[in-house]
Amino acid sequence: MTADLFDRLAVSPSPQKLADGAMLLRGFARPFEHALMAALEAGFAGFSPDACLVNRYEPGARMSLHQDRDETDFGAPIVSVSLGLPAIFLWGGAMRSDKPARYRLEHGDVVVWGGPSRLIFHGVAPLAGGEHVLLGRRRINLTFRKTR
Ligand code: MD6
Ligand code: FE
Repeated sequence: MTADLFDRLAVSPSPQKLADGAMLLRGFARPFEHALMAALEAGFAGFSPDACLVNRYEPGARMSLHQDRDETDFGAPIVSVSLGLPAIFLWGGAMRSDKPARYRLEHGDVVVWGGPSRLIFHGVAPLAGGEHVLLGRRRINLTFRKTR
């Protein structure tokens, strides 16, 4: 139990491979949570406006399976940072009809996908309720991508 608690606080030492070119780095952003929240409040000043998408989820909100293909350069990976309430991330395949695997993303988790995984279908299952100590009743997802 103590080890469990500790595991959830610490940055996971080894990334989890979702597919070729796709990694889940549990807790990777935890050391930066306060800086990220301050940047969020400041509107990520200094970023090109479309380099970081901020998505806000309230309980019940979801994102259906999609590909991130608004970017001009698919050579750069997508970096996705989860803050606040946990969510179930749906990790599908090359086709929308591919049955997605489910991964629980918690506050501070980072998912990176590029290369052969860059155009994989992914989404978010309806958010469960709850209360996060820092963010309250919501989840914030930061999606960093290269647009030019
Ligand atoms: C997530 N977000 O919230 C997954 N894609 O964990 C996305 O897949 C996403 O938030 C494109 C643009 C914004 C997003
Ligand atoms: Fe996406």
